[in-house]
Amino acid sequence: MNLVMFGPPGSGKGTQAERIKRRFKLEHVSTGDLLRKAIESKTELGKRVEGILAAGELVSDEIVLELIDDVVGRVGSDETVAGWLLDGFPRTSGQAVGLDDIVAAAGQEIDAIVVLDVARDAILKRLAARGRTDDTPATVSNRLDVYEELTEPILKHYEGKVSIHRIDGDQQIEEVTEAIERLLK
Ligand code: B4P
Repeated sequence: MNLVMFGPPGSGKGTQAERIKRRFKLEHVSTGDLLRKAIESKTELGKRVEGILAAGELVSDEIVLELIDDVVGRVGSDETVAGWLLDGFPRTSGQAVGLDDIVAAAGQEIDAIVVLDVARDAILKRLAARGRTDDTPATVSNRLDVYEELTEPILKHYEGKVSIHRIDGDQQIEEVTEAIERLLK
């Protein structure tokens, strides 16, 4: 089973992906985590993207597509996992089109998209409490604007092609997990 976890910054994509991957034996791929690791390890890639994450902007489609291409190919040939769970990707129409090509070339498909719905006010409160370096009020506000402008519209790309499931992400973490599990069973 191949899944995409979709939703605004701070909606709980990473939190839920950690839980769902264990339940369904999926390889969890978070482009945000991969980029943060590159920054921590001070790789060439990390140096290129550090300022972009700090500002709450998106890194280029080319960079993230390369990261995803590696993973989808590897997971397809790994019999110990049942599929992949993409978290925080795709985020632009270019990434969605690129993902279509990667998935088709690997002879795979996206089985479902899970959208976590959380209102802007609730997200601002959550991320103020978390305190990651890109969780300052100005950066969070920019990340939410970028989501509304570039990411939310790409759901249209999938309408009629992939099952899209909307979940209320403004519930207790366990309740959100149970709602996702129910729809995937
Ligand atoms: P991400 O790492 O994807 O970060 P996110 O959107 O903030 O996180 P998420 O929705 O996973 O929230 P989480 O579970 O952590 O992206 C970071 C940056 O990387 C982007 O701004 C961008 O610059 C770059 N990037 C990543 N992917 C990219 C791409 N494809 N293209 C270009 N650039 C890309 O939860 C947030 C908080 O809420 C946590 O503290 C959690 O404990 C709490 N929480 C979770 N669920 C809750 C619940 N139900 N109730 C209360 N609190 C909850």
